[in-house]
Amino acid sequence: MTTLSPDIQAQLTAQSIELPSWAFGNSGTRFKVFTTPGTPRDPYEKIADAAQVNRVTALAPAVALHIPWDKVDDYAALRTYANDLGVELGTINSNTFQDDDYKFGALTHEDAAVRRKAIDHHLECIDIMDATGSRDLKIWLAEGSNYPGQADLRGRQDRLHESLQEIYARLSGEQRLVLEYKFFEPAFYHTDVPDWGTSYVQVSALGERAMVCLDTGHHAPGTNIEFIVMQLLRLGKLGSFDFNSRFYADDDLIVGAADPFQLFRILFEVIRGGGLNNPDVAFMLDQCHNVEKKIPGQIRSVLNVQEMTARALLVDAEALRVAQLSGDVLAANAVFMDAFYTDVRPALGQWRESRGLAADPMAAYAASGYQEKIETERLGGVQASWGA
Ligand code: PSV
Ligand code: MN
Repeated sequence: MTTLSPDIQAQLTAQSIELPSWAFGNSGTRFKVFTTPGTPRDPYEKIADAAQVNRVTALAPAVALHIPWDKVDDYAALRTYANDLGVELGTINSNTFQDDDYKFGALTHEDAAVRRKAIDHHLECIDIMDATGSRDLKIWLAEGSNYPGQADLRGRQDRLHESLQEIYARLSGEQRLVLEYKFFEPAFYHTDVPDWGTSYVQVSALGERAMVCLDTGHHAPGTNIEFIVMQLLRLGKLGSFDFNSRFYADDDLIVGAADPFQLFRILFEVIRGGGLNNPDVAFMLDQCHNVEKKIPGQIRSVLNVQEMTARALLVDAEALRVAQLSGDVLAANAVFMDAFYTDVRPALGQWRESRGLAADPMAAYAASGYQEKIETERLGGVQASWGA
């Protein structure tokens, strides 16, 4: 069996992955949103479910909130509730994609009144961050156009900059803004923040506490995502990851499900670039569980990240460097692939037990009775999320 060195164990112990509150709510496609028994009906229940993921994995000590889906009257009370369950409130996600006023844009809109409304929404999100103790404001914009000629591409970039400047100016202390990019959808011709370059340009114009958010599902097929990871780390601008996976377009599937090797390559560059367990680089999931149970879906996801991190930590960096320097292409590739093909699951199971956790967190959750309990108890009510 592969052994995990004390150094690797220390890295794995320090690892933390933030969970998205919306992963626990109902979600689906534009064709159908299926309801799932036991789905949370308010933010408190989402946090309770997230705490279960952390309980069996010790990997997920924070929950990201989405405004307005997770609006409550008293954020301090929500924070206390989360803390009592052993989790923190994490990134606050804004939402400018579910309001009729934003049909033609929000922060980029031609109409100053609509921009005002969108900026004010973000200022409200920062007020919430003050109450929840959250560090990061994550902005993903659904803005763009469907037809060539429909929109003034240049003017929209300029307005985006102005809007972001006002939002950025409201941040205080350690608070940060992370700007996510996505190459298409819901707009089909152009998107205002389609790629890492645009996000980088926009956040660089703001200041040090504005960073890029890299959502692994937001790239065209075949994109070398690990190269982008390397470059952003090199530039000191990789603020956070939204982990998920996709076979075709953005479908927010379980991270590592579609292409475990890609996840391995990404994590290798994270480690190489000093991004692992670096507070500047937040690891987050951005996923939905449309047909599978949500809590086990999240457990599987954080375990996938942990497994691939362990494999990437096993790369013999010295041997790799020697092979690279001597121009031995196949030897270098072999060092890389040896680590990728190493089954770390038995070693991880043993290591978990040594920390007082169950060797198999999926089985531990299944045996806990929590799923049956929420399916019986949570009847009636509505939940606010993608499926609302
Ligand atoms: C929409 O594509 C999206 O999945 C973005 O990636 C955001 O991070 C997320 O929704 C939450 O707003
Ligand atoms: Mn995302």
